[in-house]
Amino acid sequence: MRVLGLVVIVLTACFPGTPDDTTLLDGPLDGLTPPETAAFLRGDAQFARRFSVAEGLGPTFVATSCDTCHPGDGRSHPELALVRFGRLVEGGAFDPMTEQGGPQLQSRAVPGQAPERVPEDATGVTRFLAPQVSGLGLVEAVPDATLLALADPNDADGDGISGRPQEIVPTVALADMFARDVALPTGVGTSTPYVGRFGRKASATTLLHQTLTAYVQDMGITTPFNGVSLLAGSEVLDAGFEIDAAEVADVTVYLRTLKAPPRRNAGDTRVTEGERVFGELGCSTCHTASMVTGPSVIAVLAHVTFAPYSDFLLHDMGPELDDGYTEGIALPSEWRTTPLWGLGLAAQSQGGQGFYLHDGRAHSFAEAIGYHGGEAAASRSRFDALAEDDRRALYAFLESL
Ligand code: HEC
Ligand code: HEC
Ligand SMILES: [Ca+2]
Ligand SMILES: [Ca+2]
Ligand SMILES: [Ca+2]
Repeated sequence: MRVLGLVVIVLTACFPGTPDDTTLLDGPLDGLTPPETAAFLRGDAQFARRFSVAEGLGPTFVATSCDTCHPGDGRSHPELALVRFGRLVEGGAFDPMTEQGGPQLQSRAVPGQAPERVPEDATGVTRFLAPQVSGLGLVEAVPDATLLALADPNDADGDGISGRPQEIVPTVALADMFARDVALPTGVGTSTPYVGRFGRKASATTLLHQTLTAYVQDMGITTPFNGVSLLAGSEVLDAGFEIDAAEVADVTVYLRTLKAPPRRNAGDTRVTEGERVFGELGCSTCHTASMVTGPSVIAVLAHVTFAPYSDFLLHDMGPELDDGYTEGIALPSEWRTTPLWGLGLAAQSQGGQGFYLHDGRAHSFAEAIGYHGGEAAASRSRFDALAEDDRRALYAFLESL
């Protein structure tokens, strides 16, 4: 179905009034080998696959397919947000309430089973909008060392910004998962901590890690690597899984080889003006414009410069964005810098209206910037003082991403 849809869109792309390549997030990177293209197409179908109860859906779940929440590989509408919860305990530690079904709420269940409810004593309840999934193979192929070099945990350079990595200690289960991966990204598989880079709290290290968590937590589909926790890695199953390792590998290759979100109007004078303003306000200190990948077994991912507009580090965004919920080493007020590529295409997969920030609480770029506190407060003050012309240029730039 999806593959057919893509072909139709490609065939009609040259006629007026139909979507062209620059408005689509779906589609492979240029230059894939024939086997990579074949895996991409198989993975595309898996990504759209709707699981039935007979195929193993549940017993509790949130949605029945990956693309319910990532329509057209884009972001979700707030109505489809994932709910996660937990409790702050004495001394400031965070309890993900695993005994009561935490941290993720499965709000639906197959017939005869009870869906979960948020426990009454949860103190932190948050809602995560699904991000777009295109371009992530490039992100995965960035060496850990690149992200560690951008971190400034003690703000040694005194600019008020102190991004830090979500370092994930390599458990035996995680190491085992990576050992079975089809394309070990650089920096993974060594004895050093892995730098998490996927998810709002950067708690997943690789696309395989993220995919396994999605299958088991979002759809109740077990895999040979039965991801049991959002952070702690996975338990390995010898039997009783509902999709096999080859199907998981296809989805992972699909995610790895989705093209980067396309730019629009990048050469317009107003857009280039806006990019200058973006730099002057200090936005690019966190929303890093340019990154370079390391080696990769997928040749087109190796040593590529790309523009995600993120440093993939955790930043303290102040009380404005503190939901009392967290994962790993992140404080409740710390979030991974959202990559801004694809920002101008957000509304199209969200029903015509853009919803920004982790829970979609902002309905415009200005509102999203308005919630930037903590390390980003100085940047926000400079934005507040902008002349109208510069402000319009900044919006044109953000819209072009
Ligand atoms: C119920 C909705 C839902 C379903 C179903 C779902 N996702 Fe997601 N996805 C999300 C949310 C929400 C996040 C952000 C998670 C987080 O921040 O920890 C996410 C994050 C991701 C990311 C990381 C994106 C980034 O920028 O960090 C990838 C990759 C991904 N999902 C792939 C998948 C795949 C593959 C499937 C199917 C196996 C799937 N998702 C099913 C909601 C969903
Ligand atoms: C200290 C680091 C930092 C600085 C400086 C910063 N941001 Fe952000 N930005 C973030 C983080 C972290 C998020 C995610 C917050 C969340 O989702 O709760 C974010 C989210 C956003 C979003 C929402 C993206 C989406 O897809 O939902 C926009 C838009 C944005 N920033 C634009 C800007 C602009 C414009 C500036 C400069 C005025 C700026 N940011 C400065 C860290 C920063
Ligand atoms: Ca199941
Ligand atoms: Ca649960
Ligand atoms: Ca600094």
